[in-house]
Amino acid sequence: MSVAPTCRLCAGPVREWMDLGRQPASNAFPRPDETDAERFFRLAVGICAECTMVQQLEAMPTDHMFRADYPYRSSTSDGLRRHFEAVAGWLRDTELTDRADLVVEIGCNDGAMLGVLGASGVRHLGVDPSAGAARTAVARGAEVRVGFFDEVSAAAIRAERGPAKVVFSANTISHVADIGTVFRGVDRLLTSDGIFVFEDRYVADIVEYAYFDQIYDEHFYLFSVRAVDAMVARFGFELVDVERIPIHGGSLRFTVARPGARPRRASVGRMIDEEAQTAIGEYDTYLRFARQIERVGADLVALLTDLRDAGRRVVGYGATSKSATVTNFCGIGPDLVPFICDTTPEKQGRLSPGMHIPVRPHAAFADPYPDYALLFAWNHAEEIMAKERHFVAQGGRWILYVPHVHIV
Ligand code: DWN
Ligand code: SAH
Ligand code: ZN
Repeated sequence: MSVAPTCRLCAGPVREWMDLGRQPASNAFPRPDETDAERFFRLAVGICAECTMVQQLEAMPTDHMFRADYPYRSSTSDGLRRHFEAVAGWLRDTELTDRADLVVEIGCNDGAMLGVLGASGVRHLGVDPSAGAARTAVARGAEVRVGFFDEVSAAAIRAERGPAKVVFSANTISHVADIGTVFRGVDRLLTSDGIFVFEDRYVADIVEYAYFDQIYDEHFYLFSVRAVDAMVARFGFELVDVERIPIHGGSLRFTVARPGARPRRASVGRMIDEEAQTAIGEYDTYLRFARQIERVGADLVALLTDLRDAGRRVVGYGATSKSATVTNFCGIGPDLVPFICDTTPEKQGRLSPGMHIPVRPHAAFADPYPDYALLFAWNHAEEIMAKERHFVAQGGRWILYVPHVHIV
């Protein structure tokens, strides 16, 4: 008899709703001579019957995902750069009463947020194991401790620099399976009136718009308001605010404080009620989602196969982490998509994880233009389509696969 997997947060039973198969680390782009060393794991997702947290059933080892050469850079998109500039301005103008207040960012990457805060003279520290990204952050004027944020590094930071008024994190907390160590670290670090603000994708948007490619190794948890509310309470904090933000197709900004330190805004209860009405904490919702994912995958392969058989050229646009799920789940290799163009130098000249589609510089896109571009970076669609107007003007078409396969 097999034992049911248990929730990483509350130890309740986790019911699996989908197995997306054998998947590689979504940001490990091998060189052509390195493909033998690729590691795979079973990408399966479930929902906890007790606290409703959506989570993976098996985890890719952390040190394999987040290495010194982790290639993702937040600043590759103008939209994200502007977003993080705005976050820095908001923290500086509304949350920091004194320049001497310390801000700590977990997963600061290339300093898109922290570089801006640092330039305003705010006392700060970023923590990120991606040494390459951290170098760029330092060049932007941010101070970075290269390594993982956990209760041990948090205690060391507290001893060296004193408490933090704000701990900020974007698209990182959901990546840490052992999330308890993050919260115990925040507990050691935060002042009595401090706030822990984190942004991450919203599972309700993922389900509503069928953003199935937001499921990959790094996204160990997919957050709902109800599950995060229970999670932070378990670690001795209170969720005091939640706000929708239009990042990565639909995200939430959670504000967490020590219990009673700040009034709890009405948005928290309102969103938990909304989630109850749309059954976002229920297993059946995800079973329906799983069936939709199967359908989208089959439709995409059918379209790409038809286009190839008709002699049309299709190129991938944006070697996103998300594209690892799409290509590996659907079995899309270089026969259907001969290359993916991407502006990130760290990804160019390498192969896509698992399916080994070559990644080429952006210049390859127009040399010559393909008939169709498969938009893996759909979350930056507006920015990219504006930039590539000439592609469409000369007859090119975009293929999108969310919320269903369509050509624009
Ligand atoms: O949560 C995460 C987010 C913040 O970033 C991480 N787990 C990993 C990563 O996810 P992603 O790779 O899906 O992120 P993006 O922002 O969708 O990646 C966009 C990719 O497309 C980058 O490789 C850059 C590239 N790109 C491009 O080639 N031309 C992007 C733009 C805007 C462009 O014009
Ligand atoms: N905050 C940026 C980057 C997100 S990608 C943005 O929103 O665009 C996730 C980042 O988290 C990577 O840079 C990765 O190296 C970092 N990371 C992963 N686990 C971490 C941990 N335990 N502590 C600190 N950073 C971590
Ligand atoms: Zn649980």
